[in-house]
Amino acid sequence: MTTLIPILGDQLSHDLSALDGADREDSIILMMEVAQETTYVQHHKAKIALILAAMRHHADDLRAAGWRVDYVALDDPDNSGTFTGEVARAIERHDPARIVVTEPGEWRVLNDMHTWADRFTQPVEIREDARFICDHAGFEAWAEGRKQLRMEFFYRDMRRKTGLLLDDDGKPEGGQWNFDSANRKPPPHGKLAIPQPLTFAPDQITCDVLALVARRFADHPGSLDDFAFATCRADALAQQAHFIAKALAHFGDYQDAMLTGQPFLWHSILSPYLNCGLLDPLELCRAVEKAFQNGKVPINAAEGYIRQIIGWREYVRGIYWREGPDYAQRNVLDARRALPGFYYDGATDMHCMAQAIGQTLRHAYAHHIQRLMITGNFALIAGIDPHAVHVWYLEVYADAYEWVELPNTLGMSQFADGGLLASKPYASSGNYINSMSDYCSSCHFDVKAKTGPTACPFNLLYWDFLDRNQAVLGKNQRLAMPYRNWEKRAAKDKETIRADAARFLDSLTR
Ligand code: FAD
Ligand code: DLZ
Ligand code: SF4
Repeated sequence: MTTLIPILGDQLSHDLSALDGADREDSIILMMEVAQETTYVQHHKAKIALILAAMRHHADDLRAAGWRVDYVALDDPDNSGTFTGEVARAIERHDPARIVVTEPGEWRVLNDMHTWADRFTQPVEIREDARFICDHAGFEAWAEGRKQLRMEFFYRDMRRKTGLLLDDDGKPEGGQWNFDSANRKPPPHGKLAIPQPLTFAPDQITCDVLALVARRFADHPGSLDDFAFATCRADALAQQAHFIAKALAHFGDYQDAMLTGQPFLWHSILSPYLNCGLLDPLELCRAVEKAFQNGKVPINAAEGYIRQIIGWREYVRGIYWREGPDYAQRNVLDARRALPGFYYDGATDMHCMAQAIGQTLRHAYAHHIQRLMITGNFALIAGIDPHAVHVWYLEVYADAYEWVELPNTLGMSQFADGGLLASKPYASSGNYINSMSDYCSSCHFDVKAKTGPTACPFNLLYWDFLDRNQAVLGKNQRLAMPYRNWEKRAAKDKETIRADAARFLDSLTR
């Protein structure tokens, strides 16, 4: 009795739920490179290359572990181009008695999978993805009846559930749950050597994929020139160990810092591997905890890092599935402006934007504060359509899958859900960027100038954003102070800011 087990490109884990209880003799694993997944948005070339190369390595690893793998390559002339079409063809080839699959990370694909039971004569079992700490029922139970879904309280529950960084009495290590206040230091400006992530020379499998991607996706954004991702679990584990040994100790301190020409700083660059399944989040957190217990890293680093994984990562996933497929359409600020073309080539005089976008196109990577306070902040205060912003983030980052990208972009960064994730919009003037980076000193614009042709666009747009959105945001208690300051301004000053902001916004479409 053969079982067909489709494994998707972000399910590259040996302990996947679809494999639970499966017999190697009686199972066929189906892996499919399909046109629809590579083009439903214009993914960055390096993102496609990472996923296809990791899929091919994982197929070899599974075969080495004794599984029978049926692998459909993108260039296979009979490739139908969709998951559903490939499952149909595999049924013809193998005549399985049943289909067992792990749920995907996107409503779009889940809805397709739900059609399989009607299309095919075989029974279809869609299993929950067990690679997360909080399952769907657990998140629902936590969220049920709460007025506000605060990440901090969810995170404490996840600490209790995993026991991570708890002492023998079940109390948080270091006497408090959260050390975020210690984690907002400006960049160290040359006082500390900056570690670099490992780079992995492509082997033959990855070289073949790089050639395929260069040929088939030449019109997609981004470059393959700097491709250096790990494409197998062993190399991803090497990057995990390297991060813990070389960068974790200062991760907390400089988590929010930004420096010209330094894309990675003390960040881990592990999200691409966590999200496609090469690394396991709990295994990573236990390794980080061990580094703290062995005195190798301070508590603000270990706690700060673990909070991102068992807190934020799990929390945004819970929100994605709880809010449903129409979450992607929300737009409470009614923002309608088109995404400026420079998001795709980095050609702008705003040095902070050119840096964040430039490294994104080169490495398919930017760290959290660049995503939130540079490219996200700009889109928010310029009034860009949040759906267009969401598509851009889904396209350009190697770690982007809808379950994690959408709540971060639409909710946290664009406030398009009206404050479900963020109690106030992450909007700021140039001051914040100047305090957390060295960007402004090399910029065409003047961060100290509030109006006029050389004024930092973030200064103009910040006040214009508050003004434009007063009807929706004016009652937000956390914005009371900026709104009071705006009200105190002379009418003439307000008019100048509005006119300068309008001129700048007009220039974006020219
Ligand atoms: P580190 O700074 O080393 O952080 C450690 C890990 O914590 C990350 O690898 C990641 O797994 C997790 N993490 C940290 N913050 C978050 C968060 N807010 N949500 C979920 N996980 C988090 N992350 C993605 O994995 N995929 C995305 O598509 C994505 N889109 C984003 C879009 C926007 C607008 C914003 C503001 C954030 C987004 N993030 C996304 C969260 C965060 O920016 C990335 O997880 C992080 O930059 C990945 O780099 P790193 O591995 O070096 O992270
Ligand atoms: C993102 C992606 C890409 C670019 N290509 C493939 C592919 O060819 N085959 C595959 O199985 N998965 C791919 N993926 C990942 C899927 O888009 C992802 O599994 C779904 O979005 C569900 O999370
Ligand atoms: Fe960015 Fe403004 Fe600073 Fe230029 S001056 S780098 S636009 S914040």
